Amino acid sequence: MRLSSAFFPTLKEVPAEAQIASHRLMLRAGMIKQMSSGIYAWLPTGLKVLHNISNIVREEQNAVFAQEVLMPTLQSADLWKRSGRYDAYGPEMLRIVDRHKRDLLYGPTNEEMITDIFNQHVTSYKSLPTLLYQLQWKFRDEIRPRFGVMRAREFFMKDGYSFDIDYKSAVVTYYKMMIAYLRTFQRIGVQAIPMLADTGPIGGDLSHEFIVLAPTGESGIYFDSDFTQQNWLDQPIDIQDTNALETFFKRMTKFYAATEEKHDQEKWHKVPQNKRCEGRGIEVGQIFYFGTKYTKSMNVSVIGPDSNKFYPHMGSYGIGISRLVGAVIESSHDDKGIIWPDAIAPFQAVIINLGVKDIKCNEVCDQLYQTNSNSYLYDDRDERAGSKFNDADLMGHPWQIIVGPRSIKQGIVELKRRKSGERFELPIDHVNEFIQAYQG
Ligand code: 5CA
Repeated sequence: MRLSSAFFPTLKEVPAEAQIASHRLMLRAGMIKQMSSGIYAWLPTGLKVLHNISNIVREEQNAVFAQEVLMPTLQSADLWKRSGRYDAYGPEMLRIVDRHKRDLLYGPTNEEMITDIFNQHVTSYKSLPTLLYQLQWKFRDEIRPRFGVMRAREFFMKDGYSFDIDYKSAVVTYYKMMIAYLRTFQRIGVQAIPMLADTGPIGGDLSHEFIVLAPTGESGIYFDSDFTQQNWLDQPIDIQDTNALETFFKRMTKFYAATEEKHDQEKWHKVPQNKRCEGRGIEVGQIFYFGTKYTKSMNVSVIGPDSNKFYPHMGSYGIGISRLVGAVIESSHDDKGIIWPDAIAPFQAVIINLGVKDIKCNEVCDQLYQTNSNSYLYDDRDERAGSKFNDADLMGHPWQIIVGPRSIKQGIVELKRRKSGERFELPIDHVNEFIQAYQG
């Protein structure tokens, strides 16, 4: 993409309404635009990041044999009346009446709908476990939407749902999902700690929230600092091996980690004092086991091996994809702007042309750009160097390829790594190779 002809509406001014860094930077970098309270349009770079995160989430869900579906955003109220949640959910649910006076709602979550789909198609225990997920917009009429995409009213979520034969098999699915989540967050480039959590309106008695540490986070948290010293994924884990999954889960949950709702003073005081970390964090995902809560209330059963009907055990598994965009920025920025982790950056590099009137500079930039036009952004604008550098730092591209008339005479371009600020001087032909091979 050439910057001169592209739509990247960066702002010079700091927007007054934004209280936290990620919100400020998303507005300044032109990633989002607020359309009404808690409702955002996603502009080109914002959408690219949303897609990059979505792709990683998909790959890791598919790797644990979850299958993708897509359910509608609008749901019939009748479904929710069957589970009893239509009245229980309260004013956060956006209720709509259609022209035939039928009650609808904009889905805040999809346990009822997926249970209904399951009911239409699955009749026997032989089809279990069933594990389905979707990436879809949700709406919760939050009383106080704030912090941009962090607490929005309309937001993008990965929601997954599982159906198992019994408790034992359902917790194995829960463990699998725990691994899928750890892998997902690691690939995205953010540290998210699973913490024992309250289940809220989803229900059930086993739940973990995945928390990104950040002083601006809305969740109060308590954890043993040793948790963060482990490299949990350094050994490959066979997700088909139930014993390995169980051992992993036990090893992990030995370390104290809980949100304030589940905080237990007695257990906390068993953690050595110098290892007790108290603080705040952003909840980027949550997983639940809630047994037969929905299958029972909606009377959804299947035939078991003994020919008797039983209610399958369920879990649900959410990742706040749009919230993650903010959470990544919250944990990866400096006073100049965003620092994108390579895996989700909207562009891998920006080519900064410092001599747009110099034939040789243009030639070199064109050559670099043409071989990477999908992953490189080309700043070909006739602007001051300072303003180009500022925009590059603000937008947070992992690499800046600086092409100036002087160095080009020696066949050299300069590379800057956004994260560390390191600079490298390289012959033009080595640039792409160097970026691809770089570790760090
Ligand atoms: N049905 C379950 C899991 S599929 C569920 O809805 N879980 S949840 O309520 O915990 O939401 C999943 C994730 O969505 C949360 O962990 C959070 O990251 C994100 N989320 C929830 N509310 C909002 C909101 N108002 N704005 C942005 N993200 C949100």
